[in-house]
Amino acid sequence: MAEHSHHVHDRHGPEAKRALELEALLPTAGRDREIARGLEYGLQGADSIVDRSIPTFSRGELPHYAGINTFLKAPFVEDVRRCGEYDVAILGAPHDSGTTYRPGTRFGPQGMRRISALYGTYSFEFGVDLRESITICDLGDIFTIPGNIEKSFDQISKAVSHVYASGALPVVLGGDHSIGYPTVRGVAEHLEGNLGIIHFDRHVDTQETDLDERMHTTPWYHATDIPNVPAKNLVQLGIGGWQAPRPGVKVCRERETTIMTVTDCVEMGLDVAAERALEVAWDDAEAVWLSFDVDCLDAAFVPGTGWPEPGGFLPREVLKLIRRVAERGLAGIEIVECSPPYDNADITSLIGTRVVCDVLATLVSGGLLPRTKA
Ligand SMILES: [Mn+2]
Repeated sequence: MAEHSHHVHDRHGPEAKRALELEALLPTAGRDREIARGLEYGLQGADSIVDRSIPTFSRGELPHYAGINTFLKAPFVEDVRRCGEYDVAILGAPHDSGTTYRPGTRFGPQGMRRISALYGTYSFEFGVDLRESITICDLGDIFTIPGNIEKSFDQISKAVSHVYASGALPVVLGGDHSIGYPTVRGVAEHLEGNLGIIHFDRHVDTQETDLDERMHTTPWYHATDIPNVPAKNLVQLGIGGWQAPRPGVKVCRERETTIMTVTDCVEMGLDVAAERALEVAWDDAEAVWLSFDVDCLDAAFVPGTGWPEPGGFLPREVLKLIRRVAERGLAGIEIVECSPPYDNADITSLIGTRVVCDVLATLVSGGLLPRTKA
């Protein structure tokens, strides 16, 4: 540190200065292992290749356009019984039978995986290199049943329950927002205490039924019916616009969920808003689940979603909020309502991927990952 830090002059911005200093502290052992494995499995590169770290077959991060698209090119773990060997497990929930307008979120997991190949494992501002600090696996997707919401819910709960019980942090790539109920159900059954929910969305998602079924407008009605998932621990950020159905609003009022609009969050200040969200979600709770609907962002930033709504958060606002609410730890996260068939230039998948990466970096920065093994 000392020998590097004197190269970091004081004319940098404070965040940039800190970032430059932090990078000097990061190891490269994970990268070195990846290169060695690549040369062994992928064969040494052709004689004309000057950089002798390049294999013949792409193995690992480079080139970003090559390879098999698991999330962040994490290893695909076919035997899901082994997910507990990793700090983080990515799993797709390709379920869009709960959509009430635009479908297509069954392709959300693949959309996010595909664009995640654009990312390295290092973030400048965080000063974190995920490859050097934690292990991530990609379990592939849950076998959902198209056209049968309830059977899909049972599959999703069983999958999330399995991952949570293994000790790996579940990162669920949706899927429409109806999966919020079965994901929470899969975690809550392992807790003696209460599970709080931090919910980013333009929509309340608290109706009992919609179009006669438990659609993507209904997850929190059913989740907060679970005895240890009380509505008093549900905080809803970004709600507003012309798509918050009155039956759902009535339920929010009756069950006393906590709602903060985009204007509330921005005008009270993002740090204050995040602090209030944490107070509500963690009030006498054992753990907190993060449910991130990409449509909490302004429609301009998320064309590939089921119910786009103007007036939402800006990306930098949402990323700051995410960082603050993840600081106290999470039982797991889900990214929902990313519909690649309606997306432009992968931008909706990109923000979903970014939220996952920023949450993981926050947990690493705060010492909450890697998990300590008993
Ligand atoms: Mn929504």
